[in-house]
Amino acid sequence: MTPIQETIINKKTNNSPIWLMRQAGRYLPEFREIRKLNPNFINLCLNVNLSSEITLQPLKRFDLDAAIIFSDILMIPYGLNQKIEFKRDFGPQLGSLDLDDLSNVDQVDFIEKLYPVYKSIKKVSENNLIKNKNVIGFVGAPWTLLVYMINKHSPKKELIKDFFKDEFLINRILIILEKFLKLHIDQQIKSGATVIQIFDSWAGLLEEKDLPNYVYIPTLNLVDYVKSLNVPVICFPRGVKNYKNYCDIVKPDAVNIDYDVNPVSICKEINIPIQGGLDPKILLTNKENLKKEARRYLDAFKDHPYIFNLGHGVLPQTDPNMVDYLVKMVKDY
Ligand code: 1CP
Repeated sequence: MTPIQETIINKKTNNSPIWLMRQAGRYLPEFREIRKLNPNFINLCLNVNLSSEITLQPLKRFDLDAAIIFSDILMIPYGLNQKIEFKRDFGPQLGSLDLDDLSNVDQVDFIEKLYPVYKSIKKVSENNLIKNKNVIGFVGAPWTLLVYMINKHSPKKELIKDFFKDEFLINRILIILEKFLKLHIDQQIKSGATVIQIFDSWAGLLEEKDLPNYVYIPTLNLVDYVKSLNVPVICFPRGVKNYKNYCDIVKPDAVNIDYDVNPVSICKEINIPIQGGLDPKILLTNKENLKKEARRYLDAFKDHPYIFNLGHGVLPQTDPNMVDYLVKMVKDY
Protein backbone atom coordinates (compact mmCIF):
# COMPACT_ATOMS: atom_id res chain seq x y z
CA MET A 1 0.00 0.00 0.00
CA THR A 2 1.17 3.55 -0.73
CA PRO A 3 1.45 6.12 2.10
CA ILE A 4 -1.73 7.87 0.84
CA GLN A 5 -3.67 4.60 0.78
CA GLU A 6 -2.37 3.80 4.29
CA THR A 7 -3.82 7.10 5.47
CA ILE A 8 -7.16 6.89 3.66
CA ILE A 9 -7.89 3.17 3.83
CA ASN A 10 -6.05 2.03 6.98
CA LYS A 11 -6.60 5.36 8.76
CA LYS A 12 -2.93 5.40 9.70
CA THR A 13 -1.79 8.49 11.62
CA ASN A 14 1.63 10.08 11.92
CA ASN A 15 2.87 9.20 8.45
CA SER A 16 1.96 12.56 6.79
CA PRO A 17 2.02 11.83 3.08
CA ILE A 18 2.17 15.01 1.00
CA TRP A 19 1.14 16.28 -2.44
CA LEU A 20 0.04 19.75 -3.47
CA MET A 21 -2.89 20.98 -5.52
CA ARG A 22 -1.56 22.63 -8.71
CA GLN A 23 1.86 21.11 -8.02
CA ALA A 24 2.23 20.62 -11.78
CA GLY A 25 2.40 23.97 -13.46
CA ARG A 26 2.67 27.66 -13.23
CA TYR A 27 5.37 28.15 -10.51
CA LEU A 28 7.91 25.79 -12.12
CA PRO A 29 10.38 27.33 -14.61
CA GLU A 30 10.53 24.04 -16.55
CA PHE A 31 6.73 24.22 -16.97
CA ARG A 32 6.84 27.87 -18.08
CA GLU A 33 9.34 26.97 -20.75
CA ILE A 34 6.99 24.37 -22.23
CA ARG A 35 3.99 26.68 -21.79
CA LYS A 36 5.69 29.50 -23.70
CA LEU A 37 6.02 27.26 -26.74
CA ASN A 38 2.43 25.99 -26.38
CA PRO A 39 0.07 28.95 -26.17
CA ASN A 40 -3.06 26.81 -26.59
CA PHE A 41 -3.75 25.36 -23.12
CA ILE A 42 -6.29 22.73 -24.28
CA ASN A 43 -3.87 21.45 -26.93
CA LEU A 44 -1.16 21.25 -24.28
CA CYS A 45 -3.43 19.13 -22.07
CA LEU A 46 -4.09 16.89 -25.10
CA ASN A 47 -0.40 16.46 -25.92
CA VAL A 48 0.40 13.08 -24.34
CA ASN A 49 4.18 13.50 -24.24
CA LEU A 50 4.07 17.01 -22.82
CA SER A 51 1.20 16.52 -20.37
CA SER A 52 2.83 13.41 -18.92
CA GLU A 53 6.16 15.21 -18.70
CA ILE A 54 4.57 18.18 -16.89
CA THR A 55 2.76 15.79 -14.53
CA LEU A 56 6.10 14.26 -13.53
CA GLN A 57 8.06 17.54 -13.26
CA PRO A 58 7.28 18.15 -9.56
CA LEU A 59 8.15 14.52 -8.69
CA LYS A 60 11.58 14.94 -10.22
CA ARG A 61 12.25 17.84 -7.86
CA PHE A 62 10.42 16.92 -4.66
CA ASP A 63 9.66 13.76 -2.67
CA LEU A 64 5.88 14.02 -3.17
CA ASP A 65 3.58 11.03 -2.59
CA ALA A 66 1.38 11.56 -5.63
CA ALA A 67 1.27 12.92 -9.15
CA ILE A 68 -1.84 14.80 -10.23
CA ILE A 69 -2.42 14.52 -13.91
CA PHE A 70 -1.83 17.71 -15.94
CA SER A 71 -5.28 18.40 -17.31
CA ASP A 72 -8.18 20.63 -16.27
CA ILE A 73 -11.69 20.29 -14.88
CA LEU A 74 -12.83 22.29 -17.93
CA MET A 75 -11.82 19.49 -20.31
CA ILE A 76 -15.40 18.28 -19.68
CA PRO A 77 -17.17 21.19 -21.43
CA TYR A 78 -14.53 20.76 -24.16
CA GLY A 79 -15.45 17.06 -24.45
CA LEU A 80 -19.13 18.07 -24.59
CA ASN A 81 -18.41 20.39 -27.55
CA GLN A 82 -18.92 23.71 -25.75
CA LYS A 83 -16.32 26.12 -27.15
CA ILE A 84 -13.59 26.98 -24.65
CA GLU A 85 -10.47 29.07 -24.73
CA PHE A 86 -8.00 29.94 -21.96
CA LYS A 87 -7.14 33.60 -22.37
CA ARG A 88 -4.03 35.21 -20.99
CA ASP A 89 -4.65 37.27 -17.82
CA PHE A 90 -8.36 36.42 -18.01
CA GLY A 91 -8.75 32.65 -17.63
CA PRO A 92 -11.30 30.41 -19.29
CA GLN A 93 -13.80 31.88 -21.76
CA LEU A 94 -16.60 29.51 -22.78
CA GLY A 95 -18.90 29.72 -25.81
CA SER A 96 -22.68 29.48 -26.06
CA LEU A 97 -24.49 26.53 -24.57
CA ASP A 98 -27.27 24.66 -26.37
CA LEU A 99 -29.21 22.08 -24.38
CA ASP A 100 -30.22 20.08 -27.47
CA ASP A 101 -26.60 19.81 -28.64
CA LEU A 102 -25.54 18.85 -25.15
CA SER A 103 -28.23 16.16 -24.90
CA ASN A 104 -27.04 14.65 -28.16
CA VAL A 105 -23.35 14.21 -27.34
CA ASP A 106 -22.33 10.65 -28.03
CA GLN A 107 -20.40 8.81 -25.30
CA VAL A 108 -17.92 7.28 -27.74
CA ASP A 109 -17.18 10.69 -29.30
CA PHE A 110 -16.66 12.15 -25.83
CA ILE A 111 -14.14 9.46 -24.87
CA GLU A 112 -12.39 9.85 -28.20
CA LYS A 113 -11.98 13.62 -27.70
CA LEU A 114 -10.47 13.09 -24.25
CA TYR A 115 -8.48 9.99 -25.19
CA PRO A 116 -5.07 11.75 -24.91
CA VAL A 117 -5.80 12.48 -21.22
CA TYR A 118 -6.24 8.76 -20.58
CA LYS A 119 -3.12 7.88 -22.56
CA SER A 120 -1.18 10.40 -20.52
CA ILE A 121 -2.41 8.86 -17.25
CA LYS A 122 -1.33 5.46 -18.50
CA LYS A 123 2.10 6.78 -19.43
CA VAL A 124 2.56 8.46 -16.05
CA SER A 125 1.39 5.41 -14.10
CA GLU A 126 3.99 3.26 -15.86
CA ASN A 127 6.87 5.59 -14.95
CA ASN A 128 9.40 4.52 -12.31
CA LEU A 129 8.91 7.78 -10.39
CA ILE A 130 5.42 6.56 -9.43
CA LYS A 131 6.62 3.47 -7.57
CA ASN A 132 4.82 3.33 -4.20
CA LYS A 133 3.05 6.60 -5.04
CA ASN A 134 -0.41 7.43 -6.35
CA VAL A 135 -1.63 8.85 -9.62
CA ILE A 136 -4.49 11.19 -8.83
CA GLY A 137 -7.23 11.46 -11.40
CA PHE A 138 -9.77 14.21 -10.93
CA VAL A 139 -13.01 15.81 -12.02
CA GLY A 140 -14.81 19.04 -11.25
CA ALA A 141 -18.01 18.48 -9.28
CA PRO A 142 -21.19 18.91 -11.37
CA TRP A 143 -22.02 22.21 -9.62
CA THR A 144 -18.62 23.80 -10.28
CA LEU A 145 -18.66 22.73 -13.94
CA LEU A 146 -22.21 24.05 -14.31
CA VAL A 147 -21.01 27.40 -12.97
CA TYR A 148 -18.41 27.75 -15.73
CA MET A 149 -20.73 26.37 -18.43
CA ILE A 150 -23.57 28.81 -17.69
CA ASN A 151 -21.52 31.78 -16.43
CA LYS A 152 -19.04 31.34 -19.37
CA HIS A 153 -16.11 32.68 -17.32
CA SER A 154 -14.74 32.49 -13.79
CA PRO A 155 -17.26 33.56 -11.15
CA LYS A 156 -14.40 35.14 -9.16
CA LYS A 157 -16.31 38.39 -9.01
CA GLU A 158 -19.89 37.18 -9.28
CA LEU A 159 -22.36 34.98 -11.10
CA ILE A 160 -24.28 36.50 -14.03
CA LYS A 161 -27.50 38.17 -12.93
CA ASP A 162 -30.02 35.57 -14.11
CA PHE A 163 -27.86 32.52 -13.35
CA PHE A 164 -30.59 30.71 -11.39
CA LYS A 165 -33.47 31.79 -13.65
CA ASP A 166 -33.81 28.59 -15.68
CA GLU A 167 -34.10 25.80 -13.15
CA PHE A 168 -35.03 23.27 -15.86
CA LEU A 169 -31.78 24.02 -17.70
CA ILE A 170 -29.74 23.68 -14.50
CA ASN A 171 -31.27 20.35 -13.60
CA ARG A 172 -30.89 18.95 -17.11
CA ILE A 173 -27.23 19.95 -17.29
CA LEU A 174 -26.52 18.43 -13.86
CA ILE A 175 -27.93 15.10 -15.05
CA ILE A 176 -25.93 15.19 -18.30
CA LEU A 177 -22.76 16.14 -16.41
CA GLU A 178 -23.22 13.27 -13.99
CA LYS A 179 -23.37 10.78 -16.86
CA PHE A 180 -20.21 12.09 -18.55
CA LEU A 181 -18.29 12.60 -15.31
CA LYS A 182 -18.84 8.92 -14.49
CA LEU A 183 -17.42 8.01 -17.92
CA HIS A 184 -14.44 10.31 -17.37
CA ILE A 185 -13.78 8.83 -13.90
CA ASP A 186 -14.09 5.29 -15.22
CA GLN A 187 -11.64 5.95 -18.07
CA GLN A 188 -9.11 7.59 -15.74
CA ILE A 189 -9.21 4.61 -13.36
CA LYS A 190 -8.93 2.11 -16.22
CA SER A 191 -5.84 4.03 -17.39
CA GLY A 192 -4.10 3.90 -14.01
CA ALA A 193 -5.50 6.59 -11.68
CA THR A 194 -5.45 5.13 -8.15
CA VAL A 195 -7.21 7.97 -6.30
CA ILE A 196 -9.94 10.34 -7.55
CA GLN A 197 -10.31 13.90 -6.28
CA ILE A 198 -13.54 15.82 -6.87
CA PHE A 199 -13.03 19.60 -6.95
CA ASP A 200 -16.08 21.67 -5.99
CA SER A 201 -14.26 24.99 -6.10
CA TRP A 202 -17.45 27.09 -6.15
CA ALA A 203 -19.54 25.22 -3.57
CA GLY A 204 -19.10 28.29 -1.37
CA LEU A 205 -21.19 30.43 -3.76
CA LEU A 206 -24.39 28.66 -2.71
CA GLU A 207 -26.74 29.36 0.15
CA GLU A 208 -27.38 26.49 2.58
CA LYS A 209 -30.84 25.81 1.08
CA ASP A 210 -29.44 25.11 -2.40
CA LEU A 211 -26.67 22.76 -1.29
CA PRO A 212 -28.74 19.53 -1.29
CA ASN A 213 -29.90 19.82 -4.93
CA TYR A 214 -26.81 21.35 -6.48
CA VAL A 215 -23.96 20.00 -4.40
CA TYR A 216 -24.84 17.11 -2.05
CA ILE A 217 -26.95 14.89 -4.32
CA PRO A 218 -24.95 15.19 -7.58
CA THR A 219 -21.65 14.73 -5.71
CA LEU A 220 -22.95 11.83 -3.61
CA ASN A 221 -23.85 10.03 -6.85
CA LEU A 222 -20.26 10.44 -8.09
CA VAL A 223 -18.75 9.43 -4.76
CA ASP A 224 -20.86 6.26 -4.71
CA TYR A 225 -19.74 5.55 -8.27
CA VAL A 226 -16.02 5.89 -7.44
CA LYS A 227 -16.48 3.70 -4.36
CA SER A 228 -18.14 1.02 -6.54
CA LEU A 229 -14.88 0.92 -8.54
CA ASN A 230 -12.88 0.31 -5.33
CA VAL A 231 -10.83 3.49 -5.57
CA PRO A 232 -10.57 6.07 -2.74
CA VAL A 233 -12.28 9.40 -3.40
CA ILE A 234 -11.30 12.76 -1.89
CA CYS A 235 -13.73 15.70 -2.06
CA PHE A 236 -12.87 19.38 -1.87
CA PRO A 237 -16.02 21.48 -1.34
CA ARG A 238 -14.15 24.77 -1.15
CA GLY A 239 -15.83 27.44 0.91
CA VAL A 240 -18.77 25.46 2.33
CA LYS A 241 -19.54 26.67 5.80
CA ASN A 242 -20.36 23.29 7.28
CA TYR A 243 -17.81 20.64 6.35
CA LYS A 244 -19.30 18.19 8.86
CA ASN A 245 -22.73 18.27 7.19
CA TYR A 246 -21.07 17.82 3.82
CA CYS A 247 -19.09 14.78 5.01
CA ASP A 248 -22.11 13.23 6.77
CA ILE A 249 -24.19 13.42 3.60
CA VAL A 250 -21.68 12.97 0.75
CA LYS A 251 -19.46 10.47 2.66
CA PRO A 252 -16.19 10.83 0.74
CA ASP A 253 -13.26 8.65 1.83
CA ALA A 254 -11.33 11.84 2.70
CA VAL A 255 -12.04 15.56 2.61
CA ASN A 256 -9.77 18.48 1.66
CA ILE A 257 -10.29 21.57 3.82
CA ASP A 258 -9.78 25.18 2.71
CA TYR A 259 -7.62 27.65 4.64
CA ASP A 260 -10.53 29.25 6.49
CA VAL A 261 -11.14 26.00 8.38
CA ASN A 262 -9.64 25.78 11.87
CA PRO A 263 -7.58 22.55 11.96
CA VAL A 264 -8.02 21.97 15.71
CA SER A 265 -11.81 22.20 15.67
CA ILE A 266 -12.36 20.29 12.41
CA CYS A 267 -10.31 17.43 13.82
CA LYS A 268 -12.86 17.00 16.61
CA GLU A 269 -15.88 17.38 14.31
CA ILE A 270 -14.99 15.05 11.46
CA ASN A 271 -13.76 11.49 11.81
CA ILE A 272 -12.83 10.70 8.19
CA PRO A 273 -9.25 11.31 6.95
CA ILE A 274 -8.54 14.98 6.26
CA GLN A 275 -6.29 16.58 3.63
CA GLY A 276 -4.93 20.07 3.12
CA GLY A 277 -5.64 23.40 4.75
CA LEU A 278 -2.41 25.44 4.65
CA ASP A 279 -2.92 28.82 2.98
CA PRO A 280 -0.88 28.82 -0.27
CA LYS A 281 0.06 32.45 0.48
CA ILE A 282 2.23 31.16 3.36
CA LEU A 283 4.57 29.77 0.70
CA LEU A 284 5.17 33.38 -0.39
CA THR A 285 6.52 34.43 3.05
CA ASN A 286 9.68 32.95 4.57
CA LYS A 287 10.94 29.55 5.73
CA GLU A 288 10.56 30.28 9.41
CA ASN A 289 6.93 31.28 9.01
CA LEU A 290 6.26 28.37 6.66
CA LYS A 291 7.65 25.95 9.24
CA LYS A 292 5.52 27.48 12.00
CA GLU A 293 2.31 27.38 9.94
CA ALA A 294 2.90 23.87 8.55
CA ARG A 295 3.54 22.62 12.09
CA ARG A 296 0.21 24.07 13.15
CA TYR A 297 -1.49 21.57 10.81
CA LEU A 298 0.85 18.66 11.58
CA ASP A 299 0.38 19.18 15.34
CA ALA A 300 -3.39 19.51 15.06
CA PHE A 301 -3.66 16.28 13.04
CA LYS A 302 -1.07 14.32 15.02
CA ASP A 303 -3.62 11.65 15.98
CA HIS A 304 -5.88 11.98 12.94
CA PRO A 305 -5.32 10.40 9.51
CA TYR A 306 -3.96 13.39 7.57
CA ILE A 307 -2.56 14.02 4.09
CA PHE A 308 -0.56 17.23 3.91
CA ASN A 309 -1.72 19.59 1.17
CA LEU A 310 -2.83 23.21 0.78
CA GLY A 311 -6.16 25.01 1.22
CA HIS A 312 -6.10 25.86 -2.51
CA GLY A 313 -3.61 25.54 -5.37
CA VAL A 314 0.08 26.54 -5.36
CA LEU A 315 0.26 30.18 -6.51
CA PRO A 316 2.17 31.04 -9.72
CA GLN A 317 4.58 33.39 -7.89
CA THR A 318 5.72 30.63 -5.46
CA ASP A 319 9.47 30.00 -5.18
CA PRO A 320 10.14 26.27 -5.84
CA ASN A 321 12.71 26.37 -2.98
CA MET A 322 9.87 27.03 -0.57
CA VAL A 323 8.03 23.95 -1.87
CA ASP A 324 11.22 21.95 -1.44
CA TYR A 325 11.55 23.18 2.13
CA LEU A 326 7.92 22.32 2.91
CA VAL A 327 8.11 18.78 1.51
CA LYS A 328 11.32 18.03 3.43
CA MET A 329 9.93 19.52 6.61
CA VAL A 330 6.72 17.44 6.43
CA LYS A 331 8.72 14.27 5.72
CA ASP A 332 11.03 14.94 8.68
CA TYR A 333 8.22 15.79 11.10
O1 1CP B 1 -0.45 28.34 -17.80
C1 1CP B 1 -1.64 28.60 -17.74
O2 1CP B 1 -2.13 29.68 -18.06
C2 1CP B 1 -2.56 27.52 -17.33
C3 1CP B 1 -2.92 27.60 -15.90
C4 1CP B 1 -3.67 26.32 -15.53
C5 1CP B 1 -3.10 25.13 -15.05
C6 1CP B 1 -1.65 24.83 -14.79
C7 1CP B 1 -5.05 26.11 -15.67
C8 1CP B 1 -6.04 27.05 -16.21
N1 1CP B 1 -5.33 24.81 -15.27
C9 1CP B 1 -4.17 24.17 -14.88
C10 1CP B 1 -4.02 22.77 -14.44
C11 1CP B 1 -4.99 22.21 -13.48
N2 1CP B 1 -6.21 22.74 -13.13
C12 1CP B 1 -4.84 20.98 -12.77
C13 1CP B 1 -3.74 19.94 -12.98
C14 1CP B 1 -2.42 20.22 -12.48
C15 1CP B 1 -2.21 20.34 -11.00
O3 1CP B 1 -3.11 20.40 -10.18
O4 1CP B 1 -1.02 20.39 -10.66
C16 1CP B 1 -5.97 20.83 -11.96
C17 1CP B 1 -6.25 19.72 -10.97
C18 1CP B 1 -6.82 21.94 -12.20
C19 1CP B 1 -8.13 22.10 -11.55
C20 1CP B 1 -8.97 23.28 -11.81
N3 1CP B 1 -9.05 24.02 -12.96
C21 1CP B 1 -9.92 23.78 -10.89
C22 1CP B 1 -10.22 23.18 -9.53
C23 1CP B 1 -9.21 23.57 -8.52
C24 1CP B 1 -9.18 25.03 -8.16
O5 1CP B 1 -8.17 25.66 -8.48
O6 1CP B 1 -10.15 25.53 -7.58
C25 1CP B 1 -10.54 24.90 -11.48
C26 1CP B 1 -11.61 25.77 -10.86
C27 1CP B 1 -10.00 25.04 -12.80
C28 1CP B 1 -10.39 26.04 -13.84
C29 1CP B 1 -9.25 26.80 -14.41
N4 1CP B 1 -8.20 26.27 -15.10
C30 1CP B 1 -7.28 27.25 -15.44
C31 1CP B 1 -7.81 28.48 -14.98
C32 1CP B 1 -7.15 29.82 -15.16
C33 1CP B 1 -9.04 28.20 -14.34
C34 1CP B 1 -10.02 29.20 -13.76
C35 1CP B 1 -9.76 29.46 -12.31
C36 1CP B 1 -10.72 30.50 -11.78
O7 1CP B 1 -11.93 30.50 -12.08
O8 1CP B 1 -10.24 31.36 -11.05
